[in-house]
Amino acid sequence: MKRPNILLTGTPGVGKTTLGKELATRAGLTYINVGDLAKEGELYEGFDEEYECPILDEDRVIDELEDKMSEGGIIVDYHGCDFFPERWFHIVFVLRTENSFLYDRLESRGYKGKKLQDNIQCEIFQTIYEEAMLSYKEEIVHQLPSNTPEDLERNLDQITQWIEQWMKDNN
Ligand code: DAT
Repeated sequence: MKRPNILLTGTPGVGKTTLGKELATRAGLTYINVGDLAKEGELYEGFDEEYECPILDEDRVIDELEDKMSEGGIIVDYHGCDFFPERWFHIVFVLRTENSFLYDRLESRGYKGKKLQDNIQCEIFQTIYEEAMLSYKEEIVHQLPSNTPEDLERNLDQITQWIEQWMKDNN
């Protein structure tokens, strides 16, 4: 049975993990958090002093995921999207959150100062949406509002329906 690969992307704090895990449970797909994968495998190539975070070794991340992706049925969660092979994904969702909500979420995650401001700006300038539009065919890139629990529920319903339809069309 063929199953689709889905990319969930967007600024940190928009709700990718929350949506991805629940979607995986409901649709019987596998959820992969690229940040966690990198941490577990130490897939880093240095340290960014300005942002105080390790720098992802993108090539090793791709090598690590390649076999799983070719099997299908994977939900990938990451706050960037331009280094994955375009052929991996059947659909790309960019989650979007209004500033006031995002600010509160990032603050309660312990973000402050420059890191907090930069992430809010990333969302204001729709950086990840533009990155997605440049990296994938425009017709497979969709923005999803992710402000409230109602948004989450609607997104889950819509994506679950899309997966069912995709499986009908491709099997
Ligand atoms: P991300 O994986 O994009 O960094 P997350 O899933 O960890 O984001 O969510 C960040 C916080 O926001 C977390 O406390 C859960 C909450 N959240 C996620 N989606 C939400 C939604 N649609 N409505 C309200 N809160 C949400």
